[in-house]
This record gives sequence, structure tokens and C-alpha cells, in this order.
Amino acid sequence: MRIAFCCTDHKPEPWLAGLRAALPEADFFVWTPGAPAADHAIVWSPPQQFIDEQPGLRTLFNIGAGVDALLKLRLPPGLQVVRLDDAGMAVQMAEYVCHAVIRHFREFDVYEADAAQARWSFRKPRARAEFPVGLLGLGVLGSRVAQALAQFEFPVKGWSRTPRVVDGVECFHGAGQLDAFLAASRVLVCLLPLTPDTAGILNRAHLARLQPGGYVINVARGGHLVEEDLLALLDEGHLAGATLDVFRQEPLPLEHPFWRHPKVTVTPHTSARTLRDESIAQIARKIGALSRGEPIAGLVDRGRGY
Ligand code: NDP
Ligand code: OXD
Repeated sequence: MRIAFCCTDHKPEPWLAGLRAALPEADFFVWTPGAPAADHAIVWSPPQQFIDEQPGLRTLFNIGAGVDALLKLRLPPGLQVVRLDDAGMAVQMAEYVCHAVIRHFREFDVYEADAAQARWSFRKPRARAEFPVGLLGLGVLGSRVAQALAQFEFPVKGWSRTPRVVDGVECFHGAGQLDAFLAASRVLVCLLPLTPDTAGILNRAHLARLQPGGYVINVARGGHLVEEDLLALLDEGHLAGATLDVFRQEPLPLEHPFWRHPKVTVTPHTSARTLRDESIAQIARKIGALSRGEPIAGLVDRGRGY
């Protein structure tokens, strides 16, 4: 079995060492133009040339959860795409989102500013019941985040494409229940895949439906957010702030207003990183299962876009 490694922005050596140790029977190689045919490939943002030169590939293992960039390529119809499911990302996402929600709710950003001025001053406690958190997306990451937020006793709402049942979460689904979900939320967290149906979902019409003093946390993809609409609603005062990890253009350009906006916190697409050891173990398990003809989790439905 030959397995090509074609991941931009990742040093291949430690990946190949880990993969060879996990699957000694396979022949792993770093793809370069003209390389011989492989059965499977491990990829992140591969060039179209890689796909075109490997028409016999059976499976693409994406070393991330989101496959939006991969699905923009011309892929042969029978090629199966497999994404990482969790592989250590869910707990990181739960940490990130809980940190952002609690920082806003407890006004730790205000205390940080006070401390910088050596100012000892108390903020009035706020009622948790007045900070319902709405999660767009109740998949592998969204449901883990929901569970973590519920531990802190925030009211949690969730929205998915199909009906879901998640303990401690008031669940909504489908376009018909989106407005009711938004009206029930004050903090909005985006954990959707980027698809034609979800692009631009964080727009003025939807964000304006959040409860007054709304707060936006985008940890999914920059293409979900209409940046100008967010800035307008922040400046008009309907929204209290935003924590943003992903952007239309990454790295976020130096001159972008988000960097200096007093109500916006920026992080560099780091809310849930791909962890090498966990990812290798998961991919090796899946390759083993496929060769035994067993089903695997994380198969992408290419028609649906995630
Ligand atoms: P999943 O595929 O497990 O979950 C996706 C969720 O979104 C599901 O609940 C799904 O509904 C819902 N959904 C999809 N389309 C729609 C729609 N049209 N309307 C309503 N709900 C919809 O994905 P993950 O949880 O693993 O990951 C989510 C995203 O997080 C990734 O696609 C990626 O973009 C982003 N991500 C960002 C990272 C970062 O570092 N910033 C790291 C990792 C991921 P249903 O349950 O009905 O299928
Ligand atoms: C992912 C990401 O999709 O890191 O895994 O954004």
C-alpha cells in the first residue's frame, strides 16, 4: 500500500516518522510532481496538480476538520474524502470558547484594563441566565463545546441542519428555526462547516436578531462572517463585542480594522490545532479499518459539503 503525504505548511519528517511507526506495512512518501501513483493520501491544501497526477487515489485524509478548501479542487467522482473527527481538537475548542465566553461574561477584559492602570475597582455581578449561548453547529466540536458551557451553567442553545438531541442543550434545526434560535441567544458561537448554505451566515440580518448586547465568537471559517456587517453592529452598539479566530483573508492584513477595534479580540486561527500524534493514530486506525473493509467515521459527504 502506497501513501502520499502532501501537506503545505507542515514539515513532512515528523509526520512520516510517526506514520511509518504506526503503519510499518505501508510505503509512505512525500509527494513531488511526477511521483508514482499512491493508494491513499494525507493532505492539507494540496495543489490541483497533485489531484490531477494521482487519478488512482482511493482516499484523501484531510489533516483538519474543515474540508472547504479541499472541496474547491476538481476531485474525481469516486475519490473518498475523510476529515479528522476530534483527534484532540474538541477539548481545545471547548477551552477556547469557554475562555472567550467567561472573559466577556465576567468582564475580565475590563479588569485587565483596570489592572494596567493599577485601579482596584469592582464590577457588578451579572446574571448567567441573561447570557444564553447559542452554538451554530452541533457536530463533533459544537456538541463538545456545548457540554463544556453547560458545566458552567450557562443556558445553551444549539442549531444544526438535522434534528439533534444534546444533553442540557435546547436544540433547534433547519432554516425554519434559525430566527427563533438567534432570538434565544445573546452570545453566538459559529462552529459550522463552510458550505454554500452557510457562507455569510453571520450577516447583519441574522446578527441583529441576537439579544441586545450580543457577542459573537467565530471559530469556524472567515467566510461565515460578513465583516462589514459585524463592524457596523458593533459601532451602532447592538453588539457588545466579538472574539474572532478565523478571517476572510489569513493572515489578517496589518491594516485590517479588527486588529485595533476596542471591542474585537483577534487570534491567529489557533482555537483548535491539529495535533500530530492524535491525528496519526486516528488516520492509521482508519486506514487499517478500510483495508479490512470496515466502516470509518469522518467520511465527508461531498454533495452536502461537509
Ligand atoms: P461536523 O461536521 O462534525 O459538524 C458540523 C455541524 O454543523 C453539524 O451539527 C451540522 O448539522 C451543522 N451544519 C452543517 N450545515 C448546516 C446548515 N446548512 N444548517 C445548519 N446546520 C448545519 O464539524 P466539526 O464540528 O468537526 O467542525 C466544524 C467546523 O469547525 C469545521 O468545518 C471547520 O470549519 C471548523 N474548525 C475550525 C478550527 C479552528 O482552528 N478555527 C479547527 C477545527 C475546525 P448536522 O448535525 O445536522 O449534520
Ligand atoms: C481545521 C482547522 O479545519 O484547523 O481543522 O481549521
